[in-house]
Amino acid sequence: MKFLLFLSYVLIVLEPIKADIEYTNTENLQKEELSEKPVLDLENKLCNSKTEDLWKIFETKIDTNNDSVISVNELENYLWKKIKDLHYEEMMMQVKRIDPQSTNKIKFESYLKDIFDYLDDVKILENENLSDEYKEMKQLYKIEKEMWIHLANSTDQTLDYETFYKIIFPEEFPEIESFNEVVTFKAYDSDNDSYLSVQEFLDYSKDVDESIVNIVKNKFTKQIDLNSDNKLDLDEFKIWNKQVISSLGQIINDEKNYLINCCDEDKSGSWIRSEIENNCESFMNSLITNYSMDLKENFKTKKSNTKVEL
Ligand SMILES: [Ca+2]
Ligand SMILES: [Ca+2]
Ligand SMILES: [Ca+2]
Repeated sequence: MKFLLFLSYVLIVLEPIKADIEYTNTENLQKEELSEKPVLDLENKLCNSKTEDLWKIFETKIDTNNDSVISVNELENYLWKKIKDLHYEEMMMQVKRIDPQSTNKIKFESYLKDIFDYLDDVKILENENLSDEYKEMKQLYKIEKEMWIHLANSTDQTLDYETFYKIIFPEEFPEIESFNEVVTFKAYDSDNDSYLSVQEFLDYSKDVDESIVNIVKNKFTKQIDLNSDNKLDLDEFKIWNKQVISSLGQIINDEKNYLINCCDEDKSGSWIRSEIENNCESFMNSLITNYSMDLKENFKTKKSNTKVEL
């Protein structure tokens, strides 16, 4: 089911190259049970009672030429905007913690305190002779530091929100993403031989995907070690990262194809109101409605006004 696939995608947090794309409000999600049933119940309730709210989203936010037909272009434009808005919203939640006075100048120390909030003193990560229990934190720290130096204002080493966004979502900016890959590669190349060994690679990716390493034989599969020398150079590493971290273009393309397959009934390459309402549940499982969260928000507001039972 698409929603669950989406959730598993959200839950795979690739650090330090960040794929922490969380399209839904995580605070809300954590409070709710993530089993299928409540989700389906919610979809049914939203679809049975409020399909006009769904159409309203299309009518007011997506159908930019007001012809009551949603073209593929209008859909794609909206998805781009939607992702960026959600990313920005997510970033601002972090900014509220780091820069509570809204100065639009974020200090590296404040950012570090937020990332490593479980450490009493983040300065210890500067220490070269830390025990192994700090290894992972140090690698992450190294990457963040390099990224910060690369992007910060040269006079006071602060970042404005616009630049801070690039640290949080490097995959949206090819130059930043490439730089992020280089510093990540270096941080995990513990013996500085310009290759990632199986162990170094596992240090980096252990929470991600071990299936591309035959652990018993301590060997990479051909899928990742393209020239079969049992070590990864930077290019192999970058190719692998592009496979595991979907670009925004890919995400949008997947979403578009999903909505064409499920809901474009006459295969005209566009959607009219009846196609959208007939396939309401599919749209609830789509980024278009932020996986139904957008309608739920509307619903909650209405509930408080009109006492509708959800
Ligand atoms: Ca249109
Ligand atoms: Ca190495
Ligand atoms: Ca290789």
